[in-house]
Amino acid sequence: MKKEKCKKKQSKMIIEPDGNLAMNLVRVTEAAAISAARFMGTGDKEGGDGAAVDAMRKFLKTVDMRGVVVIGEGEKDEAPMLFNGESVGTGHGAEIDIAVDPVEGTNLLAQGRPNSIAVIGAAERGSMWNPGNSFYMNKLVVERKARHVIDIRLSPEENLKRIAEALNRPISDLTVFVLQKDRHKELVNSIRKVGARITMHTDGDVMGALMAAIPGTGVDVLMGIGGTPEGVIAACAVKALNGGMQGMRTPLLKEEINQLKIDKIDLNEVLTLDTLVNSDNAFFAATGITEGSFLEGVRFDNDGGVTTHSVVIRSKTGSMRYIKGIHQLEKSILV
Ligand code: VTB
Repeated sequence: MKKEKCKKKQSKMIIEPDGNLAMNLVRVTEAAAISAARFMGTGDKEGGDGAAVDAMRKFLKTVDMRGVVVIGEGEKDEAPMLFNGESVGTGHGAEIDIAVDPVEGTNLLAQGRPNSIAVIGAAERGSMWNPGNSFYMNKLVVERKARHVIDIRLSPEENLKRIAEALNRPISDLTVFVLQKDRHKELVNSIRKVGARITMHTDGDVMGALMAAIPGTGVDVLMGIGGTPEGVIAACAVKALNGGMQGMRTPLLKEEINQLKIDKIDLNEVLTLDTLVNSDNAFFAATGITEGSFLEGVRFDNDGGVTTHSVVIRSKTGSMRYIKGIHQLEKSILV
């Protein structure tokens, strides 16, 4: 009996990810951001993404974990690296689901616009939602104080009223992050109708979700349709921050609509935060590539120095760290 107990304890010790994981993952996002940053404004989306993928993979190899990429660069055939199902890490340590976006906002980077980031979410093995054939979802994200009042099945107007009440602020003080897309015309009208403020961004709703989940960033709510992979990555952050998030599959592409019909997927299913990441042991790390209002971008300094700004969040302890990294490229395994 005693032996049994001891065995159980031991295996638990091995399986549970520890605090170092998040701190190590930030090295991975820093490396990806530094490599991608050279492509700022070049118009070369693929170049920036490729450089970030290479760097991420190189650094992931040094992280003690038995990681599997659940949200990656796509299927094996089209993505040579960080493909869905790929094993990452040293092969020692905790079993982890990994969600990566080496460059979240490749357009932003290629055009030199603000808020592109390198980002990783991690959680216990088997806990991350696999979007399958679903590429787009509607998203609603708020900070912890408003997490119990949101209901994505209700109108944006009703949600904003509830959120304002929960935060004890007039609706006119709320700022909603919305992707600037034709599909959001109606959403924008609804938000304007109740008098909330809007901040529009062409891309990058992981950053929008992150800002919405952290009080005091200047963004109070994220609303609208974005990618499902980005939804899972954002969910790691929201989970770690104890914020609120709900989603709903909203297929936009013809093949996507057909396939979900064939798969008999219920489009009315509410994807709760627990559906998206079913673990209380979630981690999130992001590093700014281009300048942003929340994370500063990569700066190339004198004498080969590079400065990065990152955020690292861990759900178990609720800790959030802002990390300023000063790197000497000549000593890095990046070169
Ligand atoms: C979304 C959003 C991302 O791409 O996935 C968007 O979540 C895709 O929407 O942040 P469109 O296909 O309509 O552009 C991003 O903006 C990443 O660039």
